[in-house]
Amino acid sequence: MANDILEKMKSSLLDLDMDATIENVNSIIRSDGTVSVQEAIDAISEALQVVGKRFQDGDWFLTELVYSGEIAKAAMELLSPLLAVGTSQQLGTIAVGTVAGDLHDLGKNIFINFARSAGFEVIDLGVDVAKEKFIGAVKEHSPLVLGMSCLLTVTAGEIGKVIEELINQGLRDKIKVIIGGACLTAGFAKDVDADAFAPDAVTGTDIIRKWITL
Ligand code: B1M
Repeated sequence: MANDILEKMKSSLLDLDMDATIENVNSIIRSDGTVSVQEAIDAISEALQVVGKRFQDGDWFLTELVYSGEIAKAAMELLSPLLAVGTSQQLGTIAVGTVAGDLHDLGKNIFINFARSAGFEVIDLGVDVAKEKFIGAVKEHSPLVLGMSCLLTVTAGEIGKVIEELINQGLRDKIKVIIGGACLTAGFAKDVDADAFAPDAVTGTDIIRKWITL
């Protein structure tokens, strides 16, 4: 039963049918926990993997990439508020953005929603965030953690530049840095002197929670 609804939602997204996808997401929400919000978000991510493969293989073009992203965003907007019922804990402030040159924000937003539901106050710096804006946010808000999301190989170098600037400005030892996004790896995080790489939003939230509470 749970699998049926999830498969239906994935198929409607991959048919690029906005109305049917929204209807299927609403069925999931009405299922009262038969399908969890986490399972629904994972299913959307799986469908987007298929989108990425079709785009990479030349079967789909930019129009389909853009529209599938819009459908996924609309679906996430329905699901996200259901995550934000977590806790009354106040774990502290973190700042998160997608690096300069990169407009992908679905994964960043999922991470932000999980972090908020875990009890963090999150400053969302948005997408295409310049190095100066990351540094400015660190100076202004003194967050405990700086998070950078990156989906494009060509923009991954931005992460190292931000960390280098944190070092230059004497800020690096005052803050933990976590990075995530499909084009990154734990090895890359090590190379650029980030404190952690998160393969997904749940792991990312667990990592920052441990940093704060241990
Ligand atoms: Co783009 N795109 N895209 N795209 N797009 C990818 C990333 C790509 C892999 C597709 C492909 O070719 N197979 C490819 C990048 C290849 C590479 O460099 N390695 C690509 C490309 C090439 C492009 C363009 C250059 C296409 C073009 O114009 N020719 C262009 C770039 C525009 C730009 O940014 N300057 C482009 C544009 C777009 C859209 C705008 C149309 C749209 C994004 C819509 C949006 O985000 N609002 C889009 C989409 C939808 C994708 C795919 C299909 C899906 C991405 C996504 O949202 N996945 C993607 C294919 C793929 O990823 N396989 C693709 C779901 C999301 C939940 O996953 O973001 O990985 P992800 O987040 C995960 C984890 O990584 C982690 O948690 C999340 C959930 O658990 N995570 C974090 C992410 N950030 C984190 C931060 C953390 C912690 C965890 O802490 C800070």
